[in-house]
Amino acid sequence: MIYFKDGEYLREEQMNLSVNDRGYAFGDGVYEVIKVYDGVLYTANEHLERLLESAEKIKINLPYTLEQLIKITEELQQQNELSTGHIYLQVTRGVAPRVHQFPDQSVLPVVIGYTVENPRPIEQLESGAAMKSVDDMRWLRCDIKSLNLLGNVLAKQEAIESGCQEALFVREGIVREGSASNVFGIKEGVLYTHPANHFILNGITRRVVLQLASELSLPVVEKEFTLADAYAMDEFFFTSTNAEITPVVTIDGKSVGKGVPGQITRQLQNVFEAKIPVLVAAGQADERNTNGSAS
Ligand code: PSZ
Repeated sequence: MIYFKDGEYLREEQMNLSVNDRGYAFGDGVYEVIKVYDGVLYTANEHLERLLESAEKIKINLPYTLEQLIKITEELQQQNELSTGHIYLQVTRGVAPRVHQFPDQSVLPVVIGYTVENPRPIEQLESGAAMKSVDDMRWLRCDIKSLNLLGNVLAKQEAIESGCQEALFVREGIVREGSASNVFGIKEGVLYTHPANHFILNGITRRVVLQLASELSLPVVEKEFTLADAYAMDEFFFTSTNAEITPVVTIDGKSVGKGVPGQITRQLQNVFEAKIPVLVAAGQADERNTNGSAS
């Protein structure tokens, strides 16, 4: 594995990180996960623009431009010959003695990156997932892709321990997002999702889905809805870079709709895949039909 660190491409044994890195001490940093399909980067620009935005929101001066970040991402894919998986990029406020306030201007951010080979979650995309609602105890800047993931970690663990695959954050009775995903419901042909504000991360996959909905002339309502509303949806799904569009078949043990992936969800999955040229070329984009059962 070749790692990127502060302008260099390094082998495992050349990599070293400080115990005084503010990412380690405080989770004082931001990150991105960028998908690669058959060696081709997917929505990398959007992810890297969001990385720049996240850094700016926590007042880290990232020492790279968007163009340089794209170059680093491409270089990591090539050096590691990453086929299907993702590229992880992380930026911390740098290395300095452990005090809460920012170090002085001379301390530079630490930027690292590496690749992870992992297949698409075909089985889960096909059969769907179970969600468990959990109290959203995170801070109020969920729009920042921060390294501070304690709330997300605890929620995911709670979901897993209940035999579910993903947690559903509820704050003030309102369904916000998943522990590592955005969520959507479909009721009477209308697609509902939480508005992009400080309560959620504005997912890149979320944005793709909204674009696809518009292309399909599927009406979209970006508005808060309750957990009771979620239970009553005809269809439900969550989205993320790795989970793509994952149908949700149960929430808190209650079946969503007929308890199988919904038709409109299937349609969105199909058009999502159809827009990934390498999947189409490899014949992977047509593995499922639209009537809710495996082909
Ligand atoms: O590997 C994984 O399971 C991944 S890759 C990205 C995520 C999980 N999660 C991103 C995320 C998130 O952490 C929260 C709290 N909300 C929404 C999302 C979805 O963002 P995108 O679509 O940009 O990955």
